[in-house]
Amino acid sequence: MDEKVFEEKIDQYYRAFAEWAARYHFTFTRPSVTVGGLPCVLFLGNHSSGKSSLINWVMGGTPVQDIGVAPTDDGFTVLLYGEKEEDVFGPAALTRLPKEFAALGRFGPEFLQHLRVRIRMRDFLKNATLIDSPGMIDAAEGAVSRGYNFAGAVRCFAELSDMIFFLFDPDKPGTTGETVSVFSKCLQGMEFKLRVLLNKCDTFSSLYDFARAYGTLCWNLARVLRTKDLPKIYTTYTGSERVQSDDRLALTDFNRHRKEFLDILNAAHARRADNVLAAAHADFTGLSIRMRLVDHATLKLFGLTCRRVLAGCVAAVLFAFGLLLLLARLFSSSPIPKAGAPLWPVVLAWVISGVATVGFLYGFFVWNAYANRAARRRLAEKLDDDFEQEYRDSMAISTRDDLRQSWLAISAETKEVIERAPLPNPLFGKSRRRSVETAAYETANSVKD
Ligand SMILES: Nc1nc2c(ncn2[C@@H]2O[C@H](COP(=O)(O)OP(=O)(O)O)[C@@H](O)[C@H]2O)c(=O)[nH]1
Ligand SMILES: [Mg+2]
Repeated sequence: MDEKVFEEKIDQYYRAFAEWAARYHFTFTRPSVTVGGLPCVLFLGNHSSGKSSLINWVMGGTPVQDIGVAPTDDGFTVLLYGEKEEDVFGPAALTRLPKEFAALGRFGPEFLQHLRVRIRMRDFLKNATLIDSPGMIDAAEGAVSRGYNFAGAVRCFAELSDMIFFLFDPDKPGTTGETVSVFSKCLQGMEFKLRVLLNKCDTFSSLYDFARAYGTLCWNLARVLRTKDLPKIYTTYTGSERVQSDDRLALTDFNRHRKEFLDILNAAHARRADNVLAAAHADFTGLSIRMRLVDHATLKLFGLTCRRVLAGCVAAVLFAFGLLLLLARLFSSSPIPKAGAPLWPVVLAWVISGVATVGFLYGFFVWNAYANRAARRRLAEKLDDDFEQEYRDSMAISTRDDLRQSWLAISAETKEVIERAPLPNPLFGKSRRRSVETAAYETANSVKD
C-alpha cells in the first residue's frame, strides 16, 4: 500500500476511535498521524555526553545547539526543517510541531516552558526531525525541582520518535548505571527503537581505558535492559574524521562505527512506517481489549444492580405492608377505612408506614451504592481471570502472546477504570468493538510495498 494512503487510513481510524477511547478512558500513544510526516530521532543521554555536538555534526554547517561541559540545556529542543529560520519557545512551540506532538500538552505549562522548536533550513532536516534532550542525571537527582514530569515527557517523546539514540560518556563511567536505570524506566517496551552509542571514543588513551568504559556500559545495560541479547553498541565520536595521535587509541574502527551510525540515521525514514503501524496496532488492540473487559464488567454490574434493586423493591413492599398491618392491629383498626369506624388510626398507620418505607428505601440505596463499590472492587480484582475467559477462544486457536502482552500493558489502568471511573453504556458495545478489532487486525496484517 502506498505510504501516504496507509497513513491517511490509520489517521482516520484514530479520529473515528477518539470518542470511544475517551469514554473508555484509554490513552492512545500516538493519537494522530501526520500524513507524509517525517521520522523523528530522539537523542538521550546524561549531560555532556555529546548529544548536542552530535546533532550539530550530523546537520552540518554552523552549530545550532549550544554545547558545553557544564549542563547547557535544561529543555527539549525539536529541530525542524523550514525555509524561514526561527526559534520558538514555550506554549507557542507546541503549535509549530506536527499534530501528533499535541500529546505533550498534558505535561502542563511548566513543561512547555522547557520546550523549544528551532526551525532551520538544513538539508538533513528535510529527511528527519531531531530532538535534543536535557541531561538525564539532573533528572535522577532533581525530578522534583524540574516542576514537571520529566520521565513522562521523555516517554512521550520516545513514543513519538522512530529512533532513539542513547548516548554514554566514557568520561564518567560512574554515572552510567544511574542513567541506564532512569532510561530503562522511561523506555520500557520501546527497546526495539533504541541504539546505544558510546560517544567521545577519540578520548581513549589506551585499549585498557576503552575496555573499562565498554565493560562498565555493558555491565549496567545488562542489569536493566529486558532484551535477551546485548544490544549493539556503536562506538562513535563527533567531528571531522581524525587521525590517530600518539597518545590515543587507533580511530579506524570507531570511524567504521560512525559510518554505520550515520547509515542508520539516514535510514530513519524506513522505520517510520513500521513504527506508525506498530503503535497503531498496539493502540487498537489495547482499546479493543479495554472495551471488551469494561463492557463485560459493566454488564455484570448492571445484572447485579438489577437483582439488588428488584430484591430491594420486593423487600420495601413487604416491609410497607407488614408495617401497615402491624400498626393497624396495634391501633385495633383495619388498614382500609371502614364506614362508621374512626378514620385517624388508618391515616396514622398509612403515614407511619409510608415514612418508614421511604427511610427503608433511602437506607437501601445507601447500601446499594456501597455494595456497588465493593462489587466493582471485586470485579477489578478478578479481571485477569475475566481476560483469560473472554479471550479463551482466540488463545485456544493459536498462541497469542501479543494479546497477553497488550493486556499486561493496560491491565493496571483497566482495573483502575473498572474500580473507579464512570463506566460507559455497554449498549451496542459489540459492534463498536468489532470495528476497533478490524482496525487492529488490518494494522497487524498490512503489507506495505
Ligand atoms: N573529545 C570529544 N569531545 C566531545 C565529543 N562530543 C562532545 N564533546 C564535548 O563534550 C562537551 C559536551 O558536549 P555537549 O554536546 O554539550 O553534550 P550534551 O550535554 O550531551 O548536549 C563539549 O565540551 C563538547 O565539545 C566527542 O566526540 N569527542
Ligand atoms: Mg546539550
